[in-house]
Amino acid sequence: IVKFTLNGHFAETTKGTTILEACRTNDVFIPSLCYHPNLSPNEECNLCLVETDKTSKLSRACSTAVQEGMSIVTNSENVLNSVKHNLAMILSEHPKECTSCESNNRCELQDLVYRYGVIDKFPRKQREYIPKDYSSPSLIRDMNKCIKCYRCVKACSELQGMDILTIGPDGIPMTPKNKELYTTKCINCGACSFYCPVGAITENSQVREVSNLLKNKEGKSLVFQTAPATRVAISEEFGMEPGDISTGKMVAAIRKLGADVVFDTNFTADLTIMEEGSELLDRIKNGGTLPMFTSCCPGWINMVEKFYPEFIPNLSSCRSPQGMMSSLVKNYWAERMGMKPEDAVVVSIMPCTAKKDEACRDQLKTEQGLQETDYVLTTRELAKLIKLNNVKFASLKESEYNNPLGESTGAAVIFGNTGGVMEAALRTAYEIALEKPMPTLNYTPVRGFQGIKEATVDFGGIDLKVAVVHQASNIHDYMQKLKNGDFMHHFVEFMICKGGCIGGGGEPKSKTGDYLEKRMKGIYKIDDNFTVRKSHENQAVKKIYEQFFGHPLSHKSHHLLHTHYND
Ligand code: HC1
Ligand code: SF4
Repeated sequence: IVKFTLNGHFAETTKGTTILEACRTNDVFIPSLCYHPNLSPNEECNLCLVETDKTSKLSRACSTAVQEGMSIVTNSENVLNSVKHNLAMILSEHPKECTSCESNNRCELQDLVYRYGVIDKFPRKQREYIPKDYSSPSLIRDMNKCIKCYRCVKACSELQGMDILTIGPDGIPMTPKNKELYTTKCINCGACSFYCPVGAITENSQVREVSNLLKNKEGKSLVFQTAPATRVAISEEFGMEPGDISTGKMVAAIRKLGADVVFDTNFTADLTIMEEGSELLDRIKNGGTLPMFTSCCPGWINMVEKFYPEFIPNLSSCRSPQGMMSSLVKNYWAERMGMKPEDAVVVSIMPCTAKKDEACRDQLKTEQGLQETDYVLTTRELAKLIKLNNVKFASLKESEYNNPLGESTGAAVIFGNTGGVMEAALRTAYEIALEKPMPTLNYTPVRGFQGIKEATVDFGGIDLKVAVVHQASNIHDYMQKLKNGDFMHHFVEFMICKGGCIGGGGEPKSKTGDYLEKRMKGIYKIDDNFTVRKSHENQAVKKIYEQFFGHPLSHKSHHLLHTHYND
């Protein structure tokens, strides 16, 4: 324990704590643009300045540890003037495009300038213009807006182990050989956009297109689908806590926006379990390629195709639940409604930027070459659309999904957490193979934040060995070890974001340190509250097999629910 004074008040902290962390736990505001609790300190922005009695100069709070007896002052004239001066310097290099910027209203620079009443007083410092990079369907890079905080570089290297972004000779983050992002080995995970405090890297937004379509439908039916992880995060955009369950309000908001139908991606998560579970049992029985890898995370698919193409045969051939839903809407539901496939426009609400990229895959187009998922909005974009339309989210009366593609189980919602696809698959595969339910539905060995989780399930005669890996850097580690022969699993779940989809690059940029834990709890709470918690007990799924597909892995399901990959 270290004792110190903070703006004249006594306080305590543990040894080694930085001044910045100590201030934040004591509710004393410290400005910063380059610091983020999930990344190593950068010492770039020079805003977290404080006075201490240990030196006559101002200290950076992010990289100075609290010392015993230290006196820290954060609000002196000297500190405030220095912060204002440094903010004005950053502003002098920053394009003044706030009103049209994707990050307007969620920009950390804008917030600080407002909070400190900074006047844009310095002459504009002209930087050489950098062409904007629109190459990726997932992300837009406008490095003219970069404030050189390097959070994107750290997110890409430290968190994701991808090293696509490095610091260029002019101090601006660059791609390898300055190539357009989409032509690099970038997997479109969006971690860089999630950590960018300004509008230099943002999701490639389709808010305008969807907004226009909602206003003028031109005879089309607008069919929305919502991913598992969106329902425990969107609340944060409307002043509620991470993990607060907003399923009904989200559906109601989408209806208020003018959607004709709201289906649940969770329905096709249940369908995925039926197809993927059957595929696994088939591979085990008939000597197919093992370990089998899950295929619902599009960043992971990009990673296999770009880094580990020799493992493409290991990927399950199942489309992701997003892909399955869009295929069903265009090829099954539209026909039943007497509509042409092109008149059922699918808008997918996802926590993920890579889902925008997935939607463009050639393999996921109709026979006429139409994209089956027409638009993908991230959770952040949906929140923006709701705000733009003045819908009062918090006071909305809850609404239900449309059926039949809106019915789901507890097994489907846990897809949003790391380990969830595995847990859901085990609940079903165990019962199908052994004709009795798993002893416990809450299969804890695959839950939690450990980077690589392993478990062995007694599958009556065979020990089924499974693993769950999340966060791209851990995936690289796993794949290296798999290549070295250190691992021997039957089935492995991969998600490129920490925590799984709840940590997706398109989720709200929460300010609390424990937002992932809270979202994870929210997801498990939804599962606990369901009476039906196994995918094979979803009545609407049973019906679609009886009336349309016949059985899992049937000819029809291969055609509409499975895919192949780019090698
Ligand atoms: Fe996911 Fe999935 S769980 S990939 O993490 O399999 O994005 O939420 O929608 O498709 O269902 C994301 C989440 C999502 C798919 C499902
Ligand atoms: Fe790196 Fe992911 Fe950003 Fe691509 S999307 S540059 S892999 S952080």
